[in-house]
Amino acid sequence: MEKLKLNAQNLSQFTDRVAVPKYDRSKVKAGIIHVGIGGFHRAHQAFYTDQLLHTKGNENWGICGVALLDFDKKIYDTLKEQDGLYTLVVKELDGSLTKTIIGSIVEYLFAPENPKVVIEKMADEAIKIITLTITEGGYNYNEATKQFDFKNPLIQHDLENPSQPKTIFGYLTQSLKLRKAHNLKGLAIQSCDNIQGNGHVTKEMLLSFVEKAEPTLVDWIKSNVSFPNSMVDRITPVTSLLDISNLKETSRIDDAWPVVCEPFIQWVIEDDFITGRPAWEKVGAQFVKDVLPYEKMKLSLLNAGHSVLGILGALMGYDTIDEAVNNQNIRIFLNGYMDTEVTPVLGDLQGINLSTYKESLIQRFGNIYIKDQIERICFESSTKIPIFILPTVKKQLKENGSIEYAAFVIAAWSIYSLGLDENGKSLNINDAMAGVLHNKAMEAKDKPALFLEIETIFGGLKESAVFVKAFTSAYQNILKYGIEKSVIAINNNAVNKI
Ligand code: CS2
Repeated sequence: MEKLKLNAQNLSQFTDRVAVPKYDRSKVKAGIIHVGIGGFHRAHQAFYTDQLLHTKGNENWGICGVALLDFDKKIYDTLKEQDGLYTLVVKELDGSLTKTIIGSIVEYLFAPENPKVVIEKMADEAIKIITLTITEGGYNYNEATKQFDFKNPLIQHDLENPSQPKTIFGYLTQSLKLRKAHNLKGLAIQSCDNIQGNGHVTKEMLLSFVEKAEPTLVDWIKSNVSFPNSMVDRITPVTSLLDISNLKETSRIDDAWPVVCEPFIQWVIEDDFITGRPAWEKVGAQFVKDVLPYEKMKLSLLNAGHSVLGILGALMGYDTIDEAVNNQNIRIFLNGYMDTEVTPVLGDLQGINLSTYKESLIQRFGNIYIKDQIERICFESSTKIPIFILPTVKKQLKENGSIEYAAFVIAAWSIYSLGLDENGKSLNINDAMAGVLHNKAMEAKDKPALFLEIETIFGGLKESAVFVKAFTSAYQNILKYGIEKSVIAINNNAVNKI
């Protein structure tokens, strides 16, 4: 088999190597703009959409991928070079690989190069939906105060230079203004990020910005734009060099940036698309009236579970999530956290068997083939912990429930923020707040509770004597006995609720 570069011209030659798009890509037009064409989007929404394009009548639901940040230049260049094509490699639980070339991204734009083109494309009548994966931090709000952060210099830039925006808020505002000026219909803006009420948050944050930037647009947005909430799920590790070379070796596909992921996939969406939507339900997505319970379940079990494994695992010197969860003591700890602290706050989740869901999470985390990087999980923890873990803590404190496990994880995070694992190896901390975290972690060495003074993360948590006590004792134990012994102690004490 000859090794070939992945692009439209060579596509037909891959047919007997892997699954390829069987629809005519030249007939597919973009009806969706997706902002943030990283691995997750390409393993999830672009995959669902590719499956749907195999059914006739969906030609107008192709995706135009927008790379918003300078940092995204590499993925933009790759997609451009490969005519939007890439290989999705699903790493099955038995170690086998299912490979599919995905064709749903039919256009791609690099915003920093030409903001005007992106604004005009977003205002194009053919575009009915703008979907977003801009990370939790991209929404520019503070989970503790729920307020839009006008102090962000990029937001200031967008207010001062409306036609040359840098943030999603500037782009959306300018394009919606254009739609209104051209008397066009509105559209749906759908967040696909891990935030509780992601549609509501998107709407509130956008309106906060628009009230300052273009006050006369506020009412138009309220009546012409919808913001469906959605819960998205598929574990998508960072593609490694080995993944790239394996694909070359085994299938002779020269793909500069394939995407690797787990077999599990889920998408639960609120059916609120003001100018129509693809029938994603035909390819497995679920449309429901109220997505919030699903989001809450996923964020507080899967994503929080990841953070628990990531922080404890990093301190123990592990590199991947499967290593952490396959340590029996950590697994027992995680199960204890999920059962004792998260399950009580979830309330009634109609139609969902929570025990099965939790069991499936342990299995997914334990998939030894996906090698999900602890570094990926700990990336930007300061935007994740407030969304994934702290809402559970607040609810438990209100109900006088247990907070021991969560307090332990936050204490471990404080020690992690010092920058060394237990073996003295330095940790690569990628976090916009790394400096603040490190300084507070240093202060906390003498008085652990000082770590909880980072208000933008913890809000008023430091006022809770119960939490401070559990946090302080966990902190001291970890320093004295090491992480694993302290985990065992918590596991053994599990029955003693606060
Ligand atoms: C992870 C998520 O970034 C994280 O902390 O928990 O990326 C997770 O893998 C996805 O949400 C899975 O759907």
